[in-house]
Amino acid sequence: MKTRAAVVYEHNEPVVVEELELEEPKSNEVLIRTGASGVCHSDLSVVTGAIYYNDAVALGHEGAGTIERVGDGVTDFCPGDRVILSFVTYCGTCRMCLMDKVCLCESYDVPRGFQLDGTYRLYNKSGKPIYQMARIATMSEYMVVPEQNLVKIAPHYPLEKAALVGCGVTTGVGAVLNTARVEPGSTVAVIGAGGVGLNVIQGAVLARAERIIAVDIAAKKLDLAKRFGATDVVNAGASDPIEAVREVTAGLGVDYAFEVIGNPKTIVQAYRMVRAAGTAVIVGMAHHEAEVSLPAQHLVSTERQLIGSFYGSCRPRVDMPKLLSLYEEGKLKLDELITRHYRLEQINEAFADMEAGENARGVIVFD
Ligand code: CXF
Ligand code: ZN
Repeated sequence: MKTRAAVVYEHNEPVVVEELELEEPKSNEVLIRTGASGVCHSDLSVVTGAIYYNDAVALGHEGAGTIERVGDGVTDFCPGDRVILSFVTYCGTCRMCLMDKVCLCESYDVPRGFQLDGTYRLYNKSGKPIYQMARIATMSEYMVVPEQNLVKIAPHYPLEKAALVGCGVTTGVGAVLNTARVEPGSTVAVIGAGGVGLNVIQGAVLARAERIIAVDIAAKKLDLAKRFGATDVVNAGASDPIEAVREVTAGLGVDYAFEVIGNPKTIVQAYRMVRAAGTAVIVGMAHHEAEVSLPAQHLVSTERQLIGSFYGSCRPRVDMPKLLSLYEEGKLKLDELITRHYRLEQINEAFADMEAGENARGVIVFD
């Protein structure tokens, strides 16, 4: 069958929206009609090559849709089911899945985007095979994906809201609740108040943190941060963020600092903002070749902790339905995250808006 999709052929060139041939689902795969796809900074990182795929790739890893057809052996899903796409596959048998670290499943396959059997489902008009970002490629009208990437949701949730749970919400809230396990009364700094950073702020509210200090260089984002629950804001363009955060905590430093940009400079800032024995949590995806330099003796003598958080340490089928329940109870903001809707053809405009700091989240909607 045919599907229109957003494809990266060359780094730093406009993304090509074109019709591709999509193969039918094979064993344990599912065909999905996409309802919505969020536009995440990691999609842009694939365009720039900061997240590196070694060949042409169809974009998108934050989406939700409706099952159209299922392949042989699929027993847990039926046509008509609504699902969120997880950008990690739950193979269920590797060592990380058996350790309950599902988000670190050993089948994770960047910088490639094959299906689990090592073959492609997407081909362009010249017959060239096209990878699927994170094995899913949500910026496509239809997708064929492993059933192990699916999270079934109740049918009443709007797909454009559910889509956001596929990456940004789970990554941000999960970093606080699952990875760091922030305790009530904690002081928290969040560097970067974009689509994921706002969800770190929401996570800190849910964890009942006492102070939540948002740090950004864009006044617009700091205003949004306040709406999402930041108690204090620091414009890092106007003052030294380390000093400013220390000031809020009477010189001590925060219990937790979350870096949600993926920049070595701000990663070091996060480290320097935490108190002795505090924890810096790195959430932002840096360039795949970037390295960070830290004061090695200081790390030991102050017992600071530096930890990474990938996909909010989530177990997609456990955490994503819970996040939607919190939304339903009014305890998690999803509506307010969506700044603008786009058609698939507007993907390059969506990236330009993201780079200009215009959006909390842009969302591509399909018919
Ligand atoms: C990314 C990381 C690389 C693959 C897709 C998802 N993480 C979040 O945005
Ligand atoms: Zn993402």
